Amino acid sequence: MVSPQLFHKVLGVAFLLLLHCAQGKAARIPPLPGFVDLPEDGINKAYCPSFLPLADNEMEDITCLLEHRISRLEGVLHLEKKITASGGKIFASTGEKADFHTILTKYREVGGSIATPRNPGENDAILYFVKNFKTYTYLGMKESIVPSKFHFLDGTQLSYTNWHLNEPSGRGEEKCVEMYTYGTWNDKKCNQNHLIVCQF
Ligand code: MMA
Ligand code: CA
Repeated sequence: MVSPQLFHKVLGVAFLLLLHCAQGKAARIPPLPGFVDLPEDGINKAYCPSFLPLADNEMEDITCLLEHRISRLEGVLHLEKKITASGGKIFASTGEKADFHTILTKYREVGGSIATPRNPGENDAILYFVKNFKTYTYLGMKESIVPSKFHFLDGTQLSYTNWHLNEPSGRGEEKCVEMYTYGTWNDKKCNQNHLIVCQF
């Protein structure tokens, strides 16, 4: 036997679904407070010129609209020198500083990870912040139990390196890796107050 409470809940959900289907469109995404609202149909036609008023295209239109909103946010953050991109990665820094282990916990809080350059383009993207804030940063790599042999934090071998001349030189005494304002790398103790650069 279905209880009267459950029956009412089912009825409520069915009614909502019916309303939604009758309208034939997905719920509109409201803008953040203080942001300009979009036209009633939710489509910015200037940005999404391929817009056709067909129900079939609804997902494409919503995707286009969301891409537009995201690219505007990225534009603002880039203008403020808070983010930069390389390949598919976004690198970010607020200019805050911390030692290596504090940095690692900071990234977890925001769903990112420590900046880890895997090619010259990514190295340049990280260097952008090192130069802007005139502060060295730690990279997502550590010395292995074999002195002078470094690996990514997931344990995999370094596939790209950019060591400064005569580095690494710590021979087991410098377990972290910092980036100089030249973009080159130095093995260093992990207790320095360095720039936090995050990757997403
Ligand atoms: C410091 C320290 C080392 C680095 C050398 C380079 C004296 O030690 O930063 O990690 O290799 O300078 O001269
Ligand atoms: Ca060194």
